Amino acid sequence: MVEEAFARLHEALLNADEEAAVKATRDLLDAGAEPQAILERGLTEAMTELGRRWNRGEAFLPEVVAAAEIFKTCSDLVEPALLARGGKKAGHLVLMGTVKGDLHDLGKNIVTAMLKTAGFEVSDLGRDVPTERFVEEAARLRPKIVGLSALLTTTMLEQRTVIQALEAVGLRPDVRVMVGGAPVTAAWAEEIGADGYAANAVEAVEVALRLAGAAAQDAGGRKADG
Ligand code: B1M
Repeated sequence: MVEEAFARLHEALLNADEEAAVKATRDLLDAGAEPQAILERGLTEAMTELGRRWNRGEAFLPEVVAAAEIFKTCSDLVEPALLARGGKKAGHLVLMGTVKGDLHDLGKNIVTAMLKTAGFEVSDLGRDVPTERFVEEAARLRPKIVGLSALLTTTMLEQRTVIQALEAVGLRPDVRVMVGGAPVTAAWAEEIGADGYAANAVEAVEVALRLAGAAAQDAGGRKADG
């Protein structure tokens, strides 16, 4: 039953069939499927396959736009179940956003939901976020981590711009920067001086926990020094 519903969800997203996708999502939740699996294995895999078809000229922009809307509707249905699985609060704030010029936010939203499940507080600035906004909000909220998502090879350059801007105003020593998004790699993260890179939402939680731990240690060290 669960496998069959996963297959239906996959097909429904590829066919941009909202009714069938919502039904398959509800069936999976009712059958007790892991919310995280519905997001990653169900929705994300289907969207990635749609991207491949788009590349091969077998799918067109309107289908991708429609599928993205359905993706959002279905992930909104899953999110309460995901959050209900959340454990104790990690107590750390993450400032999250998709960088300037980039309208892709489905992956960023999943990462945000997973971080909340892991107990992080997340301030989500949305998509197409100007560098200045990241800097202003980092200065105001003093997050442990700034998360930068980018899905285009052109906009991933903005991740470096944000890091440089945080440096320019002296905030860089106090925040850890995590980067992600389909074209982003560990090598790119290293090149631009990010502190962490995650390929998917599960990894993002692992990396954020590691970075938050390191940030707490640094703060302790500075207190002891000062
Ligand atoms: Co766009 N698009 N798109 N698109 N789109 C891509 C990215 C593309 C690869 C498709 C292709 O090859 N043809 C291509 C980029 C090529 C390139 O840069 N080299 C592309 C293009 C070209 C464009 C437009 C320029 C098309 C046009 O207008 N001609 C345009 C650009 C608009 C803009 O941003 N300015 C555009 C528009 C759109 C839509 C609006 C139609 C829609 C986005 C809707 C939305 O997000 N609300 C869309 C979509 C859906 C896609 C594809 C098909 C799917 C992306 C997606 O949502 N995947 C995509 C193809 C692909 O990626 N293979 C494509 C599902 C999502 C859950 O995965 O975002 O990878 P993802 O997130 C993952 C990980 O990357 C990671 O965890 C997530 C969960 O596992 N992750 C992080 C993400 N952020 C993270 C942050 C972290 C850590 C991990 O820490 C901070």
